[in-house]
Amino acid sequence: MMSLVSLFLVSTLFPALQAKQFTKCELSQVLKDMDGYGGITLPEWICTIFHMTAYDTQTIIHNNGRTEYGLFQINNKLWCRDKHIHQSRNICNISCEKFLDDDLTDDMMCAKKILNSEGIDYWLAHKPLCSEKLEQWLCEKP
Ligand SMILES: *[C@@H]1O[C@H](CO)[C@@H](O)[C@H](O)[C@H]1NC(C)=O
Ligand SMILES: [Ca+2]
Repeated sequence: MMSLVSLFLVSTLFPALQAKQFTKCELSQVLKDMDGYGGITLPEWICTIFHMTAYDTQTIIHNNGRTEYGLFQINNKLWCRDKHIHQSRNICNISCEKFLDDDLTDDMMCAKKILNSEGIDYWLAHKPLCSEKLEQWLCEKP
């Protein structure tokens, strides 16, 4: 009974935020439009996101005075707005919290803008960990 009550409270207090823990194959399916965009393949994305977030959409990392949100670790200095930085350029014109939910449409749009502007090196895990030997990051469909 107690747990039902707390569940009710949680869903009442945070109605908009549907966080999600993806699996490798679920995420591959959702991100398939990213495959090849800007020369980056899907397994490179899956690998990079795993190393940054373990596929948890609620990942928030404070780094060097910035805060980075969600699977693509989009920061509040240039790309989205939050309550911590008032002068954000907010290039993606969006609240950073939108990068913590289970709908990755807006995340992918903003990640493509970052890729166009800063290149894949925005995501520091990519070069050392995810630029070769990518077989394990493919989703083998049955
Ligand atoms: C930013 O988003 C708001 C809606 O959230 C929209 O009304 C506005 O036109 C957008 N601004 C730009 C520059 O796209
Ligand atoms: Ca989102």
